[in-house]
Amino acid sequence: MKKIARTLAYTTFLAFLFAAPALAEEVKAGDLVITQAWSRATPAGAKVAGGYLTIENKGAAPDRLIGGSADVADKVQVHEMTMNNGVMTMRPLDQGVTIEPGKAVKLAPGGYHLMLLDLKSPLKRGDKVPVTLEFEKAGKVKVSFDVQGVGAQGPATSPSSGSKKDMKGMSPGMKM
Ligand SMILES: [Cu+2]
Repeated sequence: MKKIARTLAYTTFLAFLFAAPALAEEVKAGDLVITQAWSRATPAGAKVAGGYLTIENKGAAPDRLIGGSADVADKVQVHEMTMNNGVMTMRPLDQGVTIEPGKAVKLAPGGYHLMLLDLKSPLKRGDKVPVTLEFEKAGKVKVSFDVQGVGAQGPATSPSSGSKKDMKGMSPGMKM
């Protein structure tokens, strides 16, 4: 039993670690709370970049992320990435992404994301890229994307857990 208890404690600790707010600040817009806005550095010549963030709806009515704009790109679209017969494809969501009341929607690699199209300059690690999100109800909301390294799979964690930053994938050294 002891072992189970320890495993549980460890799991809780890990959950806390991953739920801990990133360095990116929290942005409130009406009933929406936007956290962990981040992007990835782009190779020279790249024309597109992804944008990821978490949107929580604390209100009583649904809202929708319908698009956005940024100085660094010609267009900002809401995209969805899906697997089709083993091939990753993505498509723009004309209707955007709905955030139901009391729920949070995470835009992350492999799923929903923002797509910055026709980049005017490459995104560099450490940059903070201002992007204006557009919601159906909350309207325009300014956030800034923390640019992570090229292979990053998630937002930066707090400085105290810096050693976890370069971790690949989701198998955080489960040593028991
Ligand atoms: Cu896309």
